Amino acid sequence: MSTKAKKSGDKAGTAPGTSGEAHPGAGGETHQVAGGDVATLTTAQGAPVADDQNTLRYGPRGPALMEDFHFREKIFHFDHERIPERVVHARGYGAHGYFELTDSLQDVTRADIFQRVGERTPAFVRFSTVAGAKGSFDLARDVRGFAVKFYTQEGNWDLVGNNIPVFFIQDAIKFPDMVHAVKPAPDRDFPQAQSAHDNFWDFVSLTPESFHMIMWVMSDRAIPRSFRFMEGFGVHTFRFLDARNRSTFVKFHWKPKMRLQSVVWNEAVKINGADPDFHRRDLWDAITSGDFPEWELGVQLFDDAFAEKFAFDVLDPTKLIPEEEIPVRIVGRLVLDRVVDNFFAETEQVAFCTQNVPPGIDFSNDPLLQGRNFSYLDTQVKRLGSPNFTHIPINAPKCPMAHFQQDGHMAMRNPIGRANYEPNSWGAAGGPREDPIRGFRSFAAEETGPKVRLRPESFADHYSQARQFVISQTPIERKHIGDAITFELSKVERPEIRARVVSHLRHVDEDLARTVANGLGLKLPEPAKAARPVIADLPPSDALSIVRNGPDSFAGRKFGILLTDGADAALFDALVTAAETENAVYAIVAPKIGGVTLSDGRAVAAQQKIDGGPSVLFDAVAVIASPDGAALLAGDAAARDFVTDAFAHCKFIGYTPEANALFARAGLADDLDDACILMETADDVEDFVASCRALRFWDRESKVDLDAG
Ligand code: HDD
Repeated sequence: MSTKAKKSGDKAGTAPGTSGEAHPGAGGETHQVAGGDVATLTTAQGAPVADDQNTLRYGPRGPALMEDFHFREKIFHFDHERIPERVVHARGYGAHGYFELTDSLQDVTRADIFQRVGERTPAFVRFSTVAGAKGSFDLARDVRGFAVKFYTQEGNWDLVGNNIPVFFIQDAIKFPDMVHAVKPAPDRDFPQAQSAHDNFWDFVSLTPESFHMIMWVMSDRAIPRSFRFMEGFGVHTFRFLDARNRSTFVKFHWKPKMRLQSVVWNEAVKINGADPDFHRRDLWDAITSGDFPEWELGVQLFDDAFAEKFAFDVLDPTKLIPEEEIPVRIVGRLVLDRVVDNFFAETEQVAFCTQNVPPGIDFSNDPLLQGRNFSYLDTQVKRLGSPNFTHIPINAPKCPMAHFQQDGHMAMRNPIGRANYEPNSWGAAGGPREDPIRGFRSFAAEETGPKVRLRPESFADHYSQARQFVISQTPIERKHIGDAITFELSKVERPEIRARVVSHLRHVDEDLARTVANGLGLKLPEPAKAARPVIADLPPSDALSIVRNGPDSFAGRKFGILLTDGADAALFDALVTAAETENAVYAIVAPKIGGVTLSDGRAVAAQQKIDGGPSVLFDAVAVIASPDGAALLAGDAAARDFVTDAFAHCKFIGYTPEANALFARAGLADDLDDACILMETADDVEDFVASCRALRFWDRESKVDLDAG
């Protein structure tokens, strides 16, 4: 790209009508003007612009002129840049990719996307948090949205799911209440992006159906390490319809190729300060480095007979179907291989609607899903300003479309020709016609019954699956659930709300109720009045634990390597090689961003200065220091935090002997354990990297956490 420096006083930079002595405004020596392969700046109307530095005015010091259409157009457009953020899921991040079918579902659905093995369908995915504003931080304790738009050959299919397979409420009419309760209080507009406050727990404690979801949200599922390491769920029961319109019930699952991983709460809090964009940066980095995130799509298929005999109602969105009862059949994979070109145009303007289903996929009577089918379309009009939001490229189907919808704000395409109505007698020129064979047909469900506002009795057991979730966790995960509820309720000011929550926990798990009551300094309250007695203990399900579904390699994870000048070059090289062999990534953290000079004289650039690259940003850390370097680190608070945090978060720590000086000053010298691995040879380095596959050394938590004692 050619650049032409523009000198102060050049004609293009001076105020019109002056001799050229006036100051040119912004730009100065480095100001670039059009020419070569640099495009000419124009107005939105296409008129070339000569001066983008100065408003048109009367003399260099005179008043601005209304006539300055370039100025007015520029400011007018700027003033209108913002659109309303999403009422929920405001903070999100999207990427492009494709879905590839690996197992045909022709036997159960006519949906075009599920017919031909090996065929790829373009897709766009947006991950999100629910409660926080658009500018909030990524590591809030929250549900993560997992919304997928498939551009199928028979219309867009939006699978608008979460990383949790159940929901807080059973009926969409309660959604505004639930969202109001979790969002900042209306009088003070805080707290932001969190559920640890009175309103949320007040609502929850008065809404026992939410307790199953509460167990998930209080687990480490709500603080995922990366979008890449979390599951996704369609939540509701949907229907597949075959060519003869016969129905099979289906629940959708996304399983991450890199398996599950979360962070710990203290780490999440610190990540939010160190890098509020942690998740979006992680996704961006993975895709741009060619390490494409991938999920398998699985389906749980079942018929009416199963629905009849299942212990819960398959229409109840607060219940899941354990994988042990209906196995998840893997039918395809989703690969994200392209970041967006423009955040606003794609991620912000993408409009997911649960009602977008192609022929072969249909809804069930789940009352939450039925309500969602109204809400999403409605909200897009508010957000994007026109019913023509489907004309925006990210929302437009990639298959042929033809219909008689026309006009409205920002219409990009209208029906061509004279006829814009149907039926008409214009023959082929009269436009598109319905196709009873190819077209979407709803399942011909037979519905009868009185018109009522009633919750079915079959939705009334609110605790059994909550309990099943808790007893399916490993001990450390159960501890984290207890810690999280205690933390959240400790932020609740009204004691009666705390007690009411614990009164429900007594139906979920007595141990958990006691732990939380104890943590709050609360006398164990009487159990809440249950709508329906708890079903006898359900068996634990391994699929519900993160730790039991963790990875068996460190691939896709990140080392933080704290280096100093004079650090052992051979050990550093061994670590880099081992990390690369593992398909892991690493970042070098150093006292100065300019990097360090290794023991063999090689210069290595740093990606982070020590106080900008705390260990919470990494999955495992290593300290490779010279004696002088270690002494320097020992005197630096950020370096001491680097190791104490890694230790407190149960991470694996590799270190060279010199680092002992740092550990001593950090107060860790007597506590080093089996996950603190001394690296004196290349073999030690390999052992360290191999150990990191376990991700965390949970045995340590009892030593670093008072509550664990
Ligand atoms: Fe919702 C957004 C997921 C219940 C109303 N929802 C939204 C997004 C996700 C979900 C992932 C963000 C989409 C994006 O990235 O643009 N929502 C869910 C799941 C639910 C659920 C999994 C329960 C199973 N939602 C739900 C109910 C209602 C809504 C019951 C209303 C009756 N949701 C909305 C909304 C949003 C939305 C207001 C806000 C922005 C948008 O739709 O596009 O319409």
